[in-house]
Amino acid sequence: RLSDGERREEARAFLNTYCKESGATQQFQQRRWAEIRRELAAAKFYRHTPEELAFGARVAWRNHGRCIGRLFWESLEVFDCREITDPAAMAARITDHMTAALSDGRVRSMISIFAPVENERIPARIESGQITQFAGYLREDGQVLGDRQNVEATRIAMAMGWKPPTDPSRFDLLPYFIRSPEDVRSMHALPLSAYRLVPINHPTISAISDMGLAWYAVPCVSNMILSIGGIDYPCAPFNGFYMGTEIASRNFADTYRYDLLPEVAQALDLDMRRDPLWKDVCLTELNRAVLHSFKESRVTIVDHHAASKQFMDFYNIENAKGRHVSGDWRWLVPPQASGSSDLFHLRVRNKHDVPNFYASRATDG
Ligand code: NRG
Repeated sequence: RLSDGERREEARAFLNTYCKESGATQQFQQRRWAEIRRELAAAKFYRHTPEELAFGARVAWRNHGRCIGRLFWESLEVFDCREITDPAAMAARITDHMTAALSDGRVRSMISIFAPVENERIPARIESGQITQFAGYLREDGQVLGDRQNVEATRIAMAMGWKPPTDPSRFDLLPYFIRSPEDVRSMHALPLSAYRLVPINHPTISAISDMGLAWYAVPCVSNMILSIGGIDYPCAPFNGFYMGTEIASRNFADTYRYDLLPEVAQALDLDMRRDPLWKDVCLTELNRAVLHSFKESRVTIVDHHAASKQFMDFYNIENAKGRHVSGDWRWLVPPQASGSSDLFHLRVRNKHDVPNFYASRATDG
């Protein structure tokens, strides 16, 4: 991805930021730069110290233009897993990560960082977009039971021997996939103790509770590349907690996902022909149900109004520190009540500052 010169430049800029923000002495910085330069010249690679790695991961979060939750970037818990390279051992670490992140409902933001790319050799990495995803079963009539986004992953899992439950549902957890450096794919299932499903109930409308919806507690994004100081970490699964709209307004509502709005309209007995705002009503009630259910199950979640306010706090703090805040407007603005959020009225630009997280392929949501 980077030329030798570019990598050197990124390494130098990163060390600069690291030293500036951690208050290191000039002497320290000079010594460390000499070390990095020597390593780069010899191997086109250098090894981050654990402190650099943790700082780099937090700044990658702070820089990521698509995340509305960046106010909490400093709280990211970083696990240095660079020595864990065998897929089975990686899966064991991921189970521990998911268990600790769930933390019995008080979700903790965490990242596990596995081996970096070295000498263009790509280490084992996770192919699945998230550690927990729901199956999508394509039926003969072309209908899908479950998450349409995961029809292909479901087909692969079944071809590799994964057995769906005897009574398949819309919310069956899929195994995730790891691809080895030799391009061998392995399949891994999370144990029950490492994740939680939240049943979705509406506080007052029983017809919505009766739909039998559910979602998992912890979103753990597992296919993005973490880039720090010219070094790429292609396996660095991270989690935070959910914002309600991610589930209610997108996963449940998008036509290429669960496409539930017509079903909700029926449950609410809305006239889809006469009421031009029927979707708005469904979306609002779905959001109410998701927020209510996570609270009821004591699992961390944030609503989009609170998240927008938190983002504005982040924005102001960063500006006061003289730092530019990058943003991808289309991703930052919540898909619900967008104009009523201060964020909507911001002019943001995405400068893709490094460190950052990059999509390894097209990802949505
Ligand atoms: N929209 C996706 C999740 C993407 C990441 N969202 C977070 N990340 N909240 C979905 O599953 O709905 N995080 O690290 O907390």
